[in-house]
Amino acid sequence: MLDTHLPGFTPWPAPEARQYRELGLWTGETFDDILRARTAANPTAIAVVDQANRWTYAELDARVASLAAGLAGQGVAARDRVLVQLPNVAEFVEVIFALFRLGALPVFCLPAHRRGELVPIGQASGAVAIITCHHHQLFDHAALAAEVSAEVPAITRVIVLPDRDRTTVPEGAVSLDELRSAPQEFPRAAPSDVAFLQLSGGSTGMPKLIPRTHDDYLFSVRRSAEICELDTDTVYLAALPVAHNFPMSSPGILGALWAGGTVAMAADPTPATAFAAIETFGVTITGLVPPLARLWAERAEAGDTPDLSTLRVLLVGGARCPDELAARIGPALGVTLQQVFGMAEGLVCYTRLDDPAEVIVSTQGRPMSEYDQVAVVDEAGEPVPPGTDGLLQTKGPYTIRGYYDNAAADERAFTSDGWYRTGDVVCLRPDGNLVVKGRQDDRVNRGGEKVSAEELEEHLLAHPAVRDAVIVSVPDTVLGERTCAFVLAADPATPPTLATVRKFVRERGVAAWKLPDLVEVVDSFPETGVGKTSRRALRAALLAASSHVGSTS
Ligand code: OOB
Repeated sequence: MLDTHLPGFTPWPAPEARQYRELGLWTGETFDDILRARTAANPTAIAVVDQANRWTYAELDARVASLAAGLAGQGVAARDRVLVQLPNVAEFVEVIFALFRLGALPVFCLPAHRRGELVPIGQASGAVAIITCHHHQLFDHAALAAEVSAEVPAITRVIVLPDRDRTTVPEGAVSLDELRSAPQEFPRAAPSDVAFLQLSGGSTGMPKLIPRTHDDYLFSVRRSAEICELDTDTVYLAALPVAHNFPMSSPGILGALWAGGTVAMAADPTPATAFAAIETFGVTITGLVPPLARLWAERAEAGDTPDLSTLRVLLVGGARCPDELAARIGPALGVTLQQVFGMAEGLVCYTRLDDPAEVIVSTQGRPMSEYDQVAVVDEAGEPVPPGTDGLLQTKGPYTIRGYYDNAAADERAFTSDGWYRTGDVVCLRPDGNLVVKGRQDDRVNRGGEKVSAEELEEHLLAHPAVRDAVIVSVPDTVLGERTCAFVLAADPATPPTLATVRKFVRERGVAAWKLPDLVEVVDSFPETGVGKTSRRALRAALLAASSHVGSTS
């Protein structure tokens, strides 16, 4: 067993680590231990299902054993980082547990990520391999992986899950199906060491990678499973992209496996696909971002849906769920709504299943652990009076103390005594529940998908017709927020249009959700008292002029 930590990881201070261990919050187990234990306890229970596969725990464990050996045969070793870009398929579970068994670290990428995200993630993580699929939603991920590996010299292996209707993968790539080999034993990973790297929502060009340990993440998974009342009868549907922290662990696929239940994969989260999956797999619980929850509620209210009667709990989070929508969800879908306010850096808050209706509808819940510390402070870091809005800071047994190998980001995001500055504006109610009011920074929350204003501005500034650009969020009834680009034209006679700007940014290789929704060409930017561009004034101008919003498209 390796007894030091991954270089670039900031461990919890020794006294806190000791306390978390003594209290039994950190149990000293690894993800691999959990899979082996659940397999031993109930080998014939169904662990994972998707459209094409149905694996028992024993089958999953056997696949994990042979894939781990296959990956080792490719030279992937303990502590190596491996980019994983897979859609919601059973093999996702197999791949990440094979990496855990080897002691290698998955770096969780989303299917929507493109060259502009994967290259910096590959560089910052020091990854040695990519595991991806061949095609997903008509996009050639194998070609993307080849491009990324060409640009990031350390990435020397491209491992591809073949399409379901083929056996081959492109030249230069290794087929995941052909890797599997005779199981072998690997040294057990250290529970206190990093298990994987997650991505921070709204990362800029220099991605912020989040190192999570077996100890800390398993604690959050276990508490989530308890709070969401999971057991061996649980069937959790991964409807959102499964690599995201919410469907991964709140309570997510890992919660379902922790409880000895079943993970079901939905190819996409639309009502058509997901409702059919709920009926086919007997899904009991799932999680959605608010815009999708609205779509599901509307579809269910319209009637004539598949049988959804097995579904008992719907978690909604990732972005603020409007109270009006929260009140509709339970009656429309015949479920208990559970609001979840979390972040990949750690802290996750839930409303409890037996909370009064008012709490479930109007708050984003309270921390999952009594050992989570939360503080609501002003800009100077001083506590605000109870019941007033302020900035949320947190620390605790599963909130990181630093990003992976990124001192500059740590300087901004953590206080000197280890509190994580979430950037969220919240109100802490006397009953301990939090209400999320907004963000301090310029991150746009587009229905749970985060857009960094700074990152998008940089892309726009590269456009020859753009002299300057400022991104602001604008309220939107469907997504909660949308992205508006205010631009100064390089030549007022030929201002950039929405269509040309979107196409330009897309071709720079970024995820589709980051493209601006609106472009407003203006003559100048309003300034704040200190000469900075005032996003607030731009937002107000946009709202005042909302009758002609979009006219530049
Ligand atoms: C989840 O994780 P991330 O890392 O993509 O984004 C975290 C940020 C939070 O800081 C907050 O700004 C926003 O997303 N957020 C919410 C929210 N849940 C997340 N804002 C308002 N209301 C909510 N319910 O998004 C995430 C991670 C684990 C579980 C659930 C969501």
